[in-house]
Amino acid sequence: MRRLLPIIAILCAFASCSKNSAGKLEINERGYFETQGVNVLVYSNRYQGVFCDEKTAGVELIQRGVRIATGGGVRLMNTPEQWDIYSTLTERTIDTLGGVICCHFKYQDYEFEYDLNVKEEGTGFRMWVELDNPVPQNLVGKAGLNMEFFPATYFGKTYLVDGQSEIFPRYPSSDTEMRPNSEKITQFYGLSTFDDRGRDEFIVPKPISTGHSLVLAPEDEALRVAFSSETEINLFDGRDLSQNGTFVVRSYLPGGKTGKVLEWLVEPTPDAEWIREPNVGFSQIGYTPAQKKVAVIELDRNDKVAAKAKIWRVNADGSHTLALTPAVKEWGVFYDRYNYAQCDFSDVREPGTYYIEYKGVKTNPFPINVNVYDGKWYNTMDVWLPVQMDHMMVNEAYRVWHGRSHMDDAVQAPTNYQQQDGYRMGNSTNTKYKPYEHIPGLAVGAWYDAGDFDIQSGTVIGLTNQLAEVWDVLKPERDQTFIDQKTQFVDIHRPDGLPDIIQQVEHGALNLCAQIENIGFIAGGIVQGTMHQYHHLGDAVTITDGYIYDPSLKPYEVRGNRSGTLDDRFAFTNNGGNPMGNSNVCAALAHAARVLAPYIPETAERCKKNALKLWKEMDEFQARQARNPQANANANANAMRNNRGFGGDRSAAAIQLWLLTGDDKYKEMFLPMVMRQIEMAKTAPQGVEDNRTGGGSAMRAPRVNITTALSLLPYMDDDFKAQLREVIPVFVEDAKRTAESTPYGVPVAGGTWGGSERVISWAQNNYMVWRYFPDLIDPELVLSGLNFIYGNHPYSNVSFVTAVGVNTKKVAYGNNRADYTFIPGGIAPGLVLLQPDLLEHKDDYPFLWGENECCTRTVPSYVTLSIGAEEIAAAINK
Ligand SMILES: [Ca+2]
Ligand SMILES: [Ca+2]
Repeated sequence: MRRLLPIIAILCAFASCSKNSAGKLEINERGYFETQGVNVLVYSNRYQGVFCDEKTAGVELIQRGVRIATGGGVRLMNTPEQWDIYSTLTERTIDTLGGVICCHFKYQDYEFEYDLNVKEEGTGFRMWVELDNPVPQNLVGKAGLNMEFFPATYFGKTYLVDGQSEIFPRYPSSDTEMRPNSEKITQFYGLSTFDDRGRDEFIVPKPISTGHSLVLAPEDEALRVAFSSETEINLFDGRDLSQNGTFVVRSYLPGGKTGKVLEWLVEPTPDAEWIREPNVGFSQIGYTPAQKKVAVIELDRNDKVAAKAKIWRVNADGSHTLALTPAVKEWGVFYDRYNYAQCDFSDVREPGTYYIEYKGVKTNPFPINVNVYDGKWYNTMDVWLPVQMDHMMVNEAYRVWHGRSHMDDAVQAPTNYQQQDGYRMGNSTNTKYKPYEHIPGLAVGAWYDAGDFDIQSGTVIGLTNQLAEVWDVLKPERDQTFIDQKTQFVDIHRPDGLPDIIQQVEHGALNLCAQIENIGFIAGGIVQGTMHQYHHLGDAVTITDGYIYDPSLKPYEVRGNRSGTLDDRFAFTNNGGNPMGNSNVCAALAHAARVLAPYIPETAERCKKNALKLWKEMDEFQARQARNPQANANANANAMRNNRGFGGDRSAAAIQLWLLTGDDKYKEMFLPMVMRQIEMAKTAPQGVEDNRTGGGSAMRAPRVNITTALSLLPYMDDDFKAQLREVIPVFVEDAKRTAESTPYGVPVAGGTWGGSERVISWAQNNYMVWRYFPDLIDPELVLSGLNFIYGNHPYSNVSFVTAVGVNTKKVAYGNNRADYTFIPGGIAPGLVLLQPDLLEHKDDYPFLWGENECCTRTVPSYVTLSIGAEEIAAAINK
């Protein structure tokens, strides 16, 4: 038991990290069990508490460098869903010399406490549960020891149960039974993922196999894991309940017993000889002849760095010619787990098809050509973004991506209400609408964001503004999408005479205008009110019935265009108290008004009118504030307490209103702020970016922020340009230091959300500097960012932009993830840091949003960077 175990982890010396040859598991200095080819993590990763069970916590198995199992621990469901409760870890003791990790847990609501222990035994480990008090009566038959395996990893494999051979099901078709809701373990926040259609019941999956010995994939040593126990072991298929379910190995804890109540012997498959195959990172779109070409090779720390690699050219007749034998230079260890080396083959300039060979590993082919960067944003703007368009039917050739969704938008969210995605309402609606009353006019514009179907207004504001910025900077006139707002119909690969980016700006602006005109301000979100809608997969047209909610009708009763089913989305209007929160909305609408004016003048005029209205409200608010500071401080604090305001000072709005109207009163307001930013950049504290701690780290040195100044540059005088030019070297030094701090030459960050977005915005900023000051920055600082996104990165070398490159991602967390596929042109978040040292990007399990959820907000930066790379390639190949 916990109290009897001496806490000696902090007293004993850590074992050496050198690998033992016998394949015996030992606890390493990073606090997990390790032997060659196998790692066992015991709560190195914990449940974060925000999105509940993210399938990245508990006892986890990494075999041959790939995480194959997660969620090991005592759970109350046969097949835990994302919102099913888990216990709280209150203590973890790592006894390195004793070879045991002991964890103490508590299920607070059930007064149930237990110890979970993992102890090495030979090449495997024992995992057991100890109790001071018996399992509470209401949890007997529910509490059990679980370990979850990623399904697609085991597709096409067999398992043995008590010696009998079975096939892992590719698709779930096992049995379930219905139980009364009174027996259900309540999910987090009291939510229910199940739409029981009023029957007050829930589904319980039954096991697909039961025995005392279970061997997963006996035929494949990379996947073979054996379980044995005196207690019965069950295998469940969690996909009966939710598409992101797993294969769950599970034994029930017995009732009425204390002490060691359940034990498994778990035998993974180590291999003393195994060394991970080198991961040769390179750009899957290939290279333009004049650019730097550096492949980064990720190596097992037990691997010896080879002196040379080979670059082969593939000829028209199928023969291969050795083009170069470049040196391989060791870079060193990064994130502890792997060693890195760089192979510079920039001297290969002759156009053609090539591949890299390193120590017998041959990569897939890639082109070298002047045009490799051309049009790499087309999938994103032609397909991915149109598919995210809400309130539209989206067609592509013979396929309909989705119907006209959410035509019943929206009802006023009720007061004093909390929703699963963090939205909440206080005790006032802040509008003229009563709780659940229909708000007219909202079934227009906006985008899904992105794996789910809600309108996050902050995203709509940002995307509208940033797409308008792409237009300002680059004017991409590409027209390959038919967008008709009158009939709310989109047709992909069909020009209609209007630039697509302009039409997307309008799509955002239409929703913002509708909200201002009908609500009076922008709601924090227009989102699903119930959990079983929120986790919807498939066509968004079926999340709601499309009929406006009418409380005088019974549930599921329809009359005309109204129904008694409360499935309309909720408009969360808690943020209505503070006009200053509308500054960014004002900026987005003024920006949209300017770029739309030559193309869609009616919408432009609406945008301008609404932007000026918001500006006036801010003026009036500030005047009131000047008269009565205390009352307004209270109002401000109230607005701040409520989530999802769109704050920011007024300068962004002032800039856009100045550009829209030419009135210098706006310039007088924003110019001091921008000049201050430039002054601050001159004296910005210097320091190497700490890439080890991931996004949002307080340890990171302040960056040089000249984004606003750069975007203003084309409209300003020579004096402004001269002042900005002065700080460019400071910016460039900072970018170079960041590049040199990682083997990939970009800011690689490991957090719980992948770092692609950060790399893209870093490279995009470098591009903006190159655009206006090409003599002051090396354009490789732009291209290296794209090379990383396109495959020159850790874990694997797939392109993170779906369908762009030779070897690209097979799955993403889009709304078609149930089909293990993707929407073309999405930009995946990429690499997540599994504590303590695994940068992971799974491409056979789409449901890890931190790795696979392509978001709308990355689109403008990526498009800018992609078009920027076209320009750079043209310039350097001259
Ligand atoms: Ca078009
Ligand atoms: Ca409805």
